Amino acid sequence: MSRHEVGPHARGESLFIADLPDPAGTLHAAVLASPLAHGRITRLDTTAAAGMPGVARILTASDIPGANQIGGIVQDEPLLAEDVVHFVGQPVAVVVADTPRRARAGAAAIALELEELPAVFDPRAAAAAGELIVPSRTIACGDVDAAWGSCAVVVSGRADSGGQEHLYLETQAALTIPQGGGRLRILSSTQAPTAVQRIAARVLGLPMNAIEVDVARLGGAFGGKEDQATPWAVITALAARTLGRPVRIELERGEDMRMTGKRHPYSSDFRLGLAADGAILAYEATYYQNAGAAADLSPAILERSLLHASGSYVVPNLRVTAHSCRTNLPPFTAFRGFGAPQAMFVIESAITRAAEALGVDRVEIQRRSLLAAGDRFPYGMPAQQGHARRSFAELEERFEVARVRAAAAAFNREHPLVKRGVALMPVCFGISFTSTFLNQAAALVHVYTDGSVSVSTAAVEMGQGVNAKIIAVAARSLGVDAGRISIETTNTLRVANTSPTAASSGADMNGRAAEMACLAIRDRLRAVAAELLGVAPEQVAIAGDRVLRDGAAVELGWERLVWEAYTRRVSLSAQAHYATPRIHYDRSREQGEPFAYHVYGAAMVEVTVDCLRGTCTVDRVCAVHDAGRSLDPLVDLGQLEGGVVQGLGWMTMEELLFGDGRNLSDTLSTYKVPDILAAPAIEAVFLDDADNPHAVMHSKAIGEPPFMYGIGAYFALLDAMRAFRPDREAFFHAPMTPERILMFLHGDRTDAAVTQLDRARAAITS
Ligand code: LUZ
Ligand code: MOS
Repeated sequence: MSRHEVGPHARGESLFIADLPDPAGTLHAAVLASPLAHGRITRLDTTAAAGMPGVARILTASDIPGANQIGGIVQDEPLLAEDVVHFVGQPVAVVVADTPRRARAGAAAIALELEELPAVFDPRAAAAAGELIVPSRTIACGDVDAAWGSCAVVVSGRADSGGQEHLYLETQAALTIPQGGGRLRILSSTQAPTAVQRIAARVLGLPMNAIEVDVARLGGAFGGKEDQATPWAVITALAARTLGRPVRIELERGEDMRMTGKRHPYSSDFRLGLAADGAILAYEATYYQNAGAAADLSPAILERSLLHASGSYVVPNLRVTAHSCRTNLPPFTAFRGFGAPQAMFVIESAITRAAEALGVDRVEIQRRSLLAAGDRFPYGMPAQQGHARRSFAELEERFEVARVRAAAAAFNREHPLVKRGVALMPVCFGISFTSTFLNQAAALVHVYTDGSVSVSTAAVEMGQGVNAKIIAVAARSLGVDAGRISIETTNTLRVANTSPTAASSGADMNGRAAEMACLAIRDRLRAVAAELLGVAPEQVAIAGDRVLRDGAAVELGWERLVWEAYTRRVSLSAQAHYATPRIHYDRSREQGEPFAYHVYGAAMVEVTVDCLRGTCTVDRVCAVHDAGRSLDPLVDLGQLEGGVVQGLGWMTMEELLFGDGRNLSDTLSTYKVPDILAAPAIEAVFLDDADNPHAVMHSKAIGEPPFMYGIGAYFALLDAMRAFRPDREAFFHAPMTPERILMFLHGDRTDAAVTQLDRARAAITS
């Protein structure tokens, strides 16, 4: 099955919000944003701006009829700043005008004066000052204090990972159209239609049933539209409600990069102890999460970090503490992996330091402690499957890891200035929202009298292929050709109280809901067919658009069956609600079974470093991945490849830089993402005979886990760099940019480095 909508996308027929024609009377909104990271508003004068050509209205906090509050988990974030601004890019006022250009010109004409206040950007400094978003949390198992004494080697260090810009192709966008009678229809590029509905209702002082949110498709999201699509949609709703006219907003790329939150930077300390045989005995870590100026999803992300502290390993004694630190940066938010990549980077750094201390390869330590079936995670849940070990072993065998490592070592002996590096990266990722209540989904299915099928669910299509998977589920459940099935927009009138399409769980949960609704209709149709054929319903099946009796096709086809059911006044519609069973989590004890299941896999990353220039290439990534019984192998492969490349970008070239709280990397000339030339060869295989009783049709979630294979690139680069500078200790500060590579190779200018360089130069000369 080829991916749903590929053709229309390629032909430019799929409409995104910016492509929709203006409804009559449409106005455009632009935002005046804070130029300071922290300041008190001493003057906000909109008089001159209000007189600018085309400007219809300027809205500030005092124009908000309901609550000026968009916070989800913690209500700590105004839609528009009131007295104080907390980050550069924070919306202060909204200008509504007849064109986007005039709206922006109006925003530039607003007189905003600020008294600068002290700002903090470093999460450790924020924590030291007691600036925490929520109380800190600690997860523990075993007795870590007692365990150090029995360790043969104990290492410690610090690991820092940077933020990451989502760079969805479609920037934040929304269009609100008043419907009469005080009702609003909001078209939003959001992963969370219900969040938009709930917050718009709160800000406007309306009941939720006065607001319809409709989402056709997103041009990418990656977590950046889980919480952070909301303010833009609510701004258009506020303006549309105030003016009684349609209002739209589409952020320009630079605005989007400056004003919206990104992946959280983390700064962490670690300590790792190994037994004499190399097994991990004890692990301790402290995470300082840079949350930015408001909570947003930071507490949930912190929780997922804690739950992924031990990565793919069994760690008998562990204690990890996480602090969510308030700083004067844009509120950092959900991003593919949701805190797990940051946590995995820390334990992989610790393993690297231990490998150095022992003089062994990282892989020897990794392999020794991989989770086996039945091993417990620190939160008490047992691993249901042994796929951590299985995928790692299959990776080593199928891709001949030992041979690749030997070849890299041989290459490095012959090449003084160019070094190859290899690293393995196991991934274990828990599937389910860690907030248990979010693990619910619903579907509404109609079969029309011509046999065509309409499916609505809570899932938002953002390019990840969830619609293709739901079509596959519906087609198999009803026994009809996939061509009969249409997936509708995600709409709060058809499917209410939706969880965000997030946590890799969109196809799992909405697929299950769609399956339940389809099976309910199928059972009614089977009863009709049984009556027509004069047999028992159990003897009847529907497959391939035909009715089968005792397994053999009969005259009766799908279309006639549907019509017969209709004329017998049998309902051809069904609604279903799915709630992931069994999961629970006790935050007071940090124990429970928060996940329906885990996704496992392992990857090998091969890199080459030019040790004169400090440049590098990621040459090849091989992965053995557990996709369960894939609903759509092409979609899953696409997600794997995209995740790997995005993970490599985070680890190697995407460097988010702030100066005095201002985003210095707000263009594509200063913020580098991997392009097709930077993408490595990717060879991925899915585990054979993998199944999964905990998701729809034995599939597994795919969206986030492969991102973390990219973490291997950092350690492969260190491997190559240490081949050039075996005298230097590894450092853990991602991304590993060419600047950092160069400083490691040559920056200390020790005798050893100079000698090494001289030897290399001599080699070239000769
Ligand atoms: N969003 C969320 C997520 O609200 N909770 C989660 O656990 C989660 N996990 C991954 C990605 N988004
Ligand atoms: Mo997400 S990081 O919106 O699954």
